[in-house]
This record gives sequence, C-alpha cells and structure tokens, in this order.
Amino acid sequence: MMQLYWSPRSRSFTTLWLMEETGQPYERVLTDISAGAQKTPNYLAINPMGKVPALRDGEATLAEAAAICAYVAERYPEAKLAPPVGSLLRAKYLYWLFFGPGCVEPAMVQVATKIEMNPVSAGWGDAQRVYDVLDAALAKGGPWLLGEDFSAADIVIGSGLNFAVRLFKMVPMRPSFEAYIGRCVARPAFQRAEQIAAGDASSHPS
Ligand SMILES: N[C@@H](CCC(=O)N[C@@H](CS)C(=O)NCC(=O)O)C(=O)O
Repeated sequence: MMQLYWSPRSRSFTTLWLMEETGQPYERVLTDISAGAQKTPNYLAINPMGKVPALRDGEATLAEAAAICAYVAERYPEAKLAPPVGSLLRAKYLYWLFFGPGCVEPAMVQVATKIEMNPVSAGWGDAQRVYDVLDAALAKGGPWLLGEDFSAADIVIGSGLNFAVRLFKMVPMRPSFEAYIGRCVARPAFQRAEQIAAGDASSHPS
C-alpha cells in the first residue's frame, strides 16, 4: 500500500485529494511540519528537501506534489486521472501539469512577497499573465482543463487556485476561477480530503 507523508494546513492537501480520487487504499503518515517532523533523518531520507508531501510506494519514494500526481495517475490507470500515452490530450495534460509548479506556484509566491522581477527573465512572466492565461482557459467552461475529462492536472491547478484565491484570497476572484473552484470543491474526493484534513488537524493542533 502507498504511504502518503503529509501535514495539515499545507500544500500536501493536493496529494490527499489525489489519493482520494484514486479510490485505492493508502496510508497517511502524519508528518507535522509545525513540530519539525519534516527535518528528522528518517524523513530527510525520503525527501532531502525536508518538505511535505512525499510518497512511498514499496521501494520507490518521491516528493513534489505535481510529480506525485503524475506518478500516482500512471500507477492507477483505472482511476483515469491521466490520458493514456499516445492520446492527443496528453499534450494538454502535460502542459497544465507543469504549468502548476512552473507558473502558478511562483506567481502565487510573487503575489505574496510582492517581489518585482523582470518578466522576460522570470519563467512565469508575471503573476498577471499567469492568471490571465488560466482565466482564458477556464472561461471556456471545460468543465475541466482537458474538456470533459477530469485529470490529475485539475488536482494540481485546482488545488493551487483553491489555496491562492478561495482560502487565502491572495489573488482576486474571477468568474471563471469561481466556477472552476466550485466544480473542484464539489467533487466527493475533494470533500473527503477536506474532512480528513480537518480531522487530522484538530487532533494535532499547531
Ligand atoms: N515544491 C514543493 C513544495 C512543498 C512545500 O513547500 N511544503 C511546505 C508546506 S506547504 C513545507 O513542507 N514546509 C516545511 C518546511 O519547509 O520546513 C511541492 O510542490 O510539493
């Protein structure tokens, strides 16, 4: 059984939602970052970055939320979280999967820190451009990034938007964001993940 190392109130919610979408059994290993559990030698052997989330699958370990999404989607093809290799949708899928950590994440950090950067040098350009590109894609109504097919890319992007727009209000709400986040939040797996996260958080207050 896979083991998900995670902490409440963190980016690891993305992978909790992911695991709930698979419908497969998995073990949650609470790695409370407020107590420093991510800096123990045992955990650093799994993720030398000392950050959550991380995943163990037998002898294999990996970290980085989007990489975990890609890995799990391929391990459980029956969950249909990734278009099969060879499918035309694969191009869009990979684009959005990488757009999360490559553009949405640094844009969010830029908004939070107000750091000015030359948009030609910054790989994500600037936050305004990132959110405009997302807005244009989501305004088509999808309902998902690949159209009718929900995928792990929606977990990466939906989680990032939910965090930056709905929960922390770092980025102004737009109609397309509101509709998309609403569709994500309405998914039973998302709701189960929220309940699990709230349960674990209340038993381990930071
Ligand atoms: N690039 C990583 C970021 C993970 C990350 O920043 N996790 C934070 C929690 S949101 C963390 O573990 N912080 C604890 C620390 O740095 O000590 C990913 O996408 O998985």
